Amino acid sequence: MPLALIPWPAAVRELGGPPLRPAPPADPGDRRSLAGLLAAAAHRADDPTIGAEGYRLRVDADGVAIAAGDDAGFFYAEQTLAQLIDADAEGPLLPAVEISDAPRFPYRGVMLDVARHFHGVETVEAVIDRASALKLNALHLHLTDDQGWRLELASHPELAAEGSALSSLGDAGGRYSPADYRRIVDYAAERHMIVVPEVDLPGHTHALGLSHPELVADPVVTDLMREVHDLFPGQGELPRRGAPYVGMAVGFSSLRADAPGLEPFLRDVLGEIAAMTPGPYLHFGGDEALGTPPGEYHAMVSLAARIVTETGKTPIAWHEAGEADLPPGTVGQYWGYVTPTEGHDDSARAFVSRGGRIILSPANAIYLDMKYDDETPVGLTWADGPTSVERSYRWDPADVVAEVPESAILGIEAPMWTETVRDLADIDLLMFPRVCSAAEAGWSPRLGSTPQRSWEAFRERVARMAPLWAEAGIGFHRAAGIAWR
Ligand code: TNX
Repeated sequence: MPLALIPWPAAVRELGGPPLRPAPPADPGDRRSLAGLLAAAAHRADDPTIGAEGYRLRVDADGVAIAAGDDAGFFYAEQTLAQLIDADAEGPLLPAVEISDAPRFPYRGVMLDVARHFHGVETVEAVIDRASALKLNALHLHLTDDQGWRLELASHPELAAEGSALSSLGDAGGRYSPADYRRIVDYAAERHMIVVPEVDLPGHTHALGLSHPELVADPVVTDLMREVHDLFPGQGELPRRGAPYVGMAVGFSSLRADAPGLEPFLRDVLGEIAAMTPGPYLHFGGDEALGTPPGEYHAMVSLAARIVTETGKTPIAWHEAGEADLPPGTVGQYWGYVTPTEGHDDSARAFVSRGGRIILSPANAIYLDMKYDDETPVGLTWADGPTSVERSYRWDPADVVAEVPESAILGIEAPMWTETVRDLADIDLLMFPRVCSAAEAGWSPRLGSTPQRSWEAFRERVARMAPLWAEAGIGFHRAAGIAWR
């Protein structure tokens, strides 16, 4: 039986010798702490020839040896150890194995939308635990949207004070103080994850307009929005200037390019968030500005990207912004389908032609907020219907946007939008097991390049993660297609 490792490593050699039999931990159900003890007791060697985040791990009857070039590599070796722990009647055991591992892509992200539904620091920390154990290294926080502004800023305290009272569906809102944000950033850093903050503009700015009506245009309400509004209960009223919005419509709000004070406002906000964030990226949104006249849209995303660059951060934008005049090196986040439609791939390629890279978040594969099937109690279905675990797995980052060399792919990201997602139980249900597909797309060798990088092998490996998840209190979904036992 193949080892139950996720994401599958770059190279695995089973040695076939007797296993390592560590002394059982105080709590026999706790593999995480046993892995911690094993890693702490391991023979460790710094090896600068091993690339960023990579490691070599050898386990045999005598013990554990780890070599890595950086701290992240040692951390990832420990995550692998936790997955190697098995047990038989005599107690815990680890198979004799040699693993040589390194990520395929440098950026491996998960996004949490804390604007539609606010999620407190503990929930964010739980997401960081889950993601980092799968060797994901970026937490993208979608901090602002029509339904809420979730970060308190010293330069503009009115944004969160007036824009954070509610969540989608009329649920309670919330916001992070600067100390909360620092706690998240530190917790992530301890687990080798960066935080990528997003201020979504020029669309998705209705909550911003609650305290700054002078900066926003009137909501543009379409017939499609009226239809969607009638389909789902609990959405409150249609968007109305000056009133909080708790529905699920997108694309109706916009900043005004001609608003006096827009540029200094953006400098304050983006500058302050950049200063609070140690990671190299700042995301300025750019998606679904359906009510923004194209000329104004281009002017505003160009302005935002320029300001972000001046803060010293690398700007990231959703792929729509690719058509605008952006600083070279701006990163594009592609959210079209695995097989592109409507020219979404052209927008993504535009980032690459000006020397930027792209992050792949194909919506019909790794949008974690899609339902698995019609029975899933939470989630949406707009991305080509529900997304089974199999569909989340069967795609390769190199095959999505044609004519983009692999070196221009910064990585992948699995977004969790939260219009319907209220708490950690909802997050767990949608995330597990599909986040494993994203983790393999970002870390493991190309789909089909080894027998283990196949759906048939993956569905077995996922099933064998279940005990580890249960121990960690992860409310995973026993999704169809997985070889659960
Ligand atoms: C699209 S794709 C959005 C979000 C929604 C999400 C729901 C993209 C960049 N934006 O505003 O929350 O669909 O699945």
